[in-house]
Amino acid sequence: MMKLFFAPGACSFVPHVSLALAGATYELQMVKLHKGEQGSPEFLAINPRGQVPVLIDDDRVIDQVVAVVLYLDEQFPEAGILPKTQPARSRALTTLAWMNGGMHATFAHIFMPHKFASDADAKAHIKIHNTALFEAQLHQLDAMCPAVGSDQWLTSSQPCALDAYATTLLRWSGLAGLSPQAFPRIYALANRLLALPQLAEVVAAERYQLEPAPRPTA
Ligand SMILES: N[C@@H](CCC(=O)N[C@@H](CS)C(=O)NCC(=O)O)C(=O)O
Repeated sequence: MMKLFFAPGACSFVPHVSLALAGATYELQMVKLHKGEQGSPEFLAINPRGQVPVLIDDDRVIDQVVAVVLYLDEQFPEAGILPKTQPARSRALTTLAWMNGGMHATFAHIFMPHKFASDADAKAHIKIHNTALFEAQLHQLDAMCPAVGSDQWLTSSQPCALDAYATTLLRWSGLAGLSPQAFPRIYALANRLLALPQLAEVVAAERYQLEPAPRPTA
């Protein structure tokens, strides 16, 4: 049985949703990032990069969102994890690569500035600069999504891995101090995705919430 190492709300949501869309039988192993479990000797023995997601299938150990999504798409060709035919497939892979190498990387600078600088002023600057960049990228992504009220998804009439990544990036906007509702098309798409009956177990396992809990006012 396939096993997915995931962290609630992290980018591992993308393969997690892909597995569920495929109707796959899989096992989950939670990695508590806030407790630093990704740096434990046990986890580093599985993924020396110290990050989720990791998918294990027999003797295959696959990390990196793009590699895991491509693997699942290959294993479950009927699931629509990525579009099958051109030019839709190339367009989807372009967007997936941009979400992962562009937007995701921008967010890493906001959420983990200590990975990019040690000086306090430099870290503060990195955070501010990348928050503005992330906001601009979210507007770009918003423009790529179907209009509010549409029943279409990012690549077709079927939800796919890209819709899960868009949802993840939107959730992170809240962690970056932006309002998820400022990106109405992604917001509508993400809410539709999270309401899909075939994703109910994923949403429950991740305790998925699109918006951060409101801060106490007093
Ligand atoms: N390029 C990697 C990025 C993975 C990544 O950023 N994972 C995050 C969660 S979204 C993580 O495990 N962070 C913990 C850390 O870096 O210490 C991929 O595509 O899988």
